[in-house]
Amino acid sequence: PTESVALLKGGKKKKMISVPPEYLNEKYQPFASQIVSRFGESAEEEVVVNQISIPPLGDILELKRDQAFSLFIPKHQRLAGKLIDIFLGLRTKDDLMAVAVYARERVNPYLFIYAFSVALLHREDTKHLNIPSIVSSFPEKFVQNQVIGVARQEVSVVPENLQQLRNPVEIPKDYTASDLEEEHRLAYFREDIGVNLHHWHWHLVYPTTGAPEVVNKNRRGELFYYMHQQIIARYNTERLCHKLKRVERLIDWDSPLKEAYFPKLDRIVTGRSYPARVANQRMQNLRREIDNSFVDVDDMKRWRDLIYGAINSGRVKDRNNRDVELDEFGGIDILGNMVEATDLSINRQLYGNLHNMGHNIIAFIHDPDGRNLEENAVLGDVATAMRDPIFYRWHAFIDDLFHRFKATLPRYAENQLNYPGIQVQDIQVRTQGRDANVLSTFWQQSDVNISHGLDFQTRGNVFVRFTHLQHAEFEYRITVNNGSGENRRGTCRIFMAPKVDERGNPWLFRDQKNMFIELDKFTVNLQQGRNDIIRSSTQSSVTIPFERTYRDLSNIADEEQDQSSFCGCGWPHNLLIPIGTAEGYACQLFVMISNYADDRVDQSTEGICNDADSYCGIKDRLYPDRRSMGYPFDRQPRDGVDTLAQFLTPNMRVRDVTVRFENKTFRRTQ
Ligand code: CUO
Repeated sequence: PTESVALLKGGKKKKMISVPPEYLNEKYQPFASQIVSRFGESAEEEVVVNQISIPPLGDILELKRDQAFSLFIPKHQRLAGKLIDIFLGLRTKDDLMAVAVYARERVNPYLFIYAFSVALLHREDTKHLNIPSIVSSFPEKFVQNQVIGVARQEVSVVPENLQQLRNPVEIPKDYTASDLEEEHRLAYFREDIGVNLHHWHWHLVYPTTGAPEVVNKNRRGELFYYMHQQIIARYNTERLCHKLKRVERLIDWDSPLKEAYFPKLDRIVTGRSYPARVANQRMQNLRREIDNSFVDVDDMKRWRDLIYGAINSGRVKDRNNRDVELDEFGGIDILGNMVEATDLSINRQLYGNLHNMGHNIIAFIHDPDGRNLEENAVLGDVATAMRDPIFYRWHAFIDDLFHRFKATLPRYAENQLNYPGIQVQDIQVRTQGRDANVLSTFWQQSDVNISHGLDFQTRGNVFVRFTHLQHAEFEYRITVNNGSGENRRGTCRIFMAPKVDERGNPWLFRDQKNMFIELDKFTVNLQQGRNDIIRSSTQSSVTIPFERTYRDLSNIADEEQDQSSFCGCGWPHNLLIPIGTAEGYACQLFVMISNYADDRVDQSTEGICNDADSYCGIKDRLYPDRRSMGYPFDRQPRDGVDTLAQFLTPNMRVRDVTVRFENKTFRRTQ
């Protein structure tokens, strides 16, 4: 029972939760009083859960506690939507706690934590609460199975009053494969805990199914496109650093998939391992009665072709068979929701469920009809999907659909790119102790507390130590001349891309534009004449700091938690910069100052977490940039432009930078 409290509050104090006996799982009810007193022994505070009449959970209970939950399976999405609705519909926070405690004892734990987290993020009276990081509640989704075993041992052997003597359990750097597997070169990216946390959070903030206030968010379909497009651009850049070519779209659905993946993760709740995928498996029709999941590969092909048709014609058919135009600004949003597919799909009957079912077919490739009673592989779970190389092949296919659509849109004319009178005169990147325009990357070891997830919350902390990519913090120094004759505002957009392609050839703009990764975006006030803009890499609008990605609430006082309201969606800061190479990897840093009059969105964002809005938007607000996401790289270039140099207008500038990787490991100093 203590965990329910931890889930709601975290905090330093040990709390006992007093629960009406009938809320406990039926099998524990006869011993209710002993259970409560056991946890009561060391409690410093008591939280009383009200006895109210609990709304029926109905078919939510059809997903058994020991089954794997997947946000890509329509039935599971529907059940999650129902539970979210129940949580959102409760009148008070106390009622919410009562139903949550009751449900937690009965509902599938993964389903519960997902639905409860979504509800906490969306209820007026709980929005300010911090939710503990899922890596501390479900470490098994992020941390190798052996490590969890050793952590348990550490906790059992070293008593709580000596917990400072517990050794952090080290996760070896290369545990999922050896260098014989080419794709393993990218494991540090795919298996980065922060990357997977970001992806989990993104899908938590943008659910596909449920009440309109949960699903129907400003430009969510477009953000689905943009956030995942950026993942592919980032992954491709990392690949090029390792002399691998860009990821190939998964377009041949009949031939064997050459990628294998062996996750080495266990599902504690189901008591099974996440299934592996050997090389050369074939996509097959899904016929899983247990999840009510039925889809043929041919269905997928039909949906794909209808979507291609819609892109080519520039219009889609809505549910009433009426034509709806995919226009210049709203079209991508319609397409995003349709392809993903969410409740907002303009016509799910016709365009189907392409992206989610792709995840499912591949996640069940080892047992497509369920005859072996196997569960989904990592690709079927948003908290683990990014670990598998096939994720990037599937999403490269999805991404290509969006690029095809974007290629049909009017190209930006010079006057849609330029900001008359504004000239970017110089860009410098400065890292302390390094040459100008050199970015520096290395390995870093950090610790994260996983104690909540091992069911020994009452027995103190235990840390795992993992190694991840990191970069030296740096500054952008940008010189801008404002010759417009008056003070101006602009949006400074910073992107970076590899300078040359896999063969070492200079890019054509039409290819390089898809490689640009966003590094930062912010508003600038420009005085007349010269302006020197200095911006720290830590301020990036793309990332959240390490402390937030891995927030551990167990050592934070309750009052502080309530004040420092923050959310966990945001690219992990340690992966802002791609790995580079030992000899120095050549990239191009791109800076543009666009006209704020065309970017601005009038709204107040005070007091809300809004520092990672590029990929995550702002909670309950409009996306804070009026331009199409990805601007100015989201369209084909105007006539006569073949290269980045030709694309530039005076308010843009490019600087060659080098990313140098130092193969050393540093320990994070807290
Ligand atoms: Cu985020 Cu396919 O949508 O994983």
